[in-house]
Amino acid sequence: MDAEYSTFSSTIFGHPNANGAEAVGASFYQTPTELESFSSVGITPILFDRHGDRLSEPEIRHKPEIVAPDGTNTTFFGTEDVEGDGFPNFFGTSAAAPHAAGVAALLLEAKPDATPELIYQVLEQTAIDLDDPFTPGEDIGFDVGSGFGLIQADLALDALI
Ligand SMILES: [Ca+2]
Ligand SMILES: [Ca+2]
Ligand SMILES: [Ca+2]
Repeated sequence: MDAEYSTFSSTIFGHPNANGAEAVGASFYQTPTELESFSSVGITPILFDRHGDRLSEPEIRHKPEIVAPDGTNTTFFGTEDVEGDGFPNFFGTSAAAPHAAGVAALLLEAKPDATPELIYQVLEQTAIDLDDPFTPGEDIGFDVGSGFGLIQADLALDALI
């Protein structure tokens, strides 16, 4: 008997699915315009309010919002060394999110009074649109696999300042 199986369900829940959070998908840094097969999928519906009362209709949030690179070197973490340079490479949205956070930190350094909403907005509006490989055809614009696409630090900076 299978212990688990694919339900083709969304996989973004908890903090990344919160309003006010920016959920980050992953693409390998060597092929950054191709979404990782294991990147988290969005639009997990919100069924209850903060008091535990059922909403009159499910709330659907546009998640993930952006994609950032994964598979980069670390000094100690990861199981494979894809470049053979002696440093293990770390994969997953856990690896991608810190890259997006680093870009956000640089944007905040350039414009210290920018709100989180403004930082998210420029990252989303300047992202390179990607395809969700699990849907037929090219997904133009936002999609639940890659959100608004791969973030572009330089373009986001230009848009911010
Ligand atoms: Ca390496
Ligand atoms: Ca597609
Ligand atoms: Ca898209």
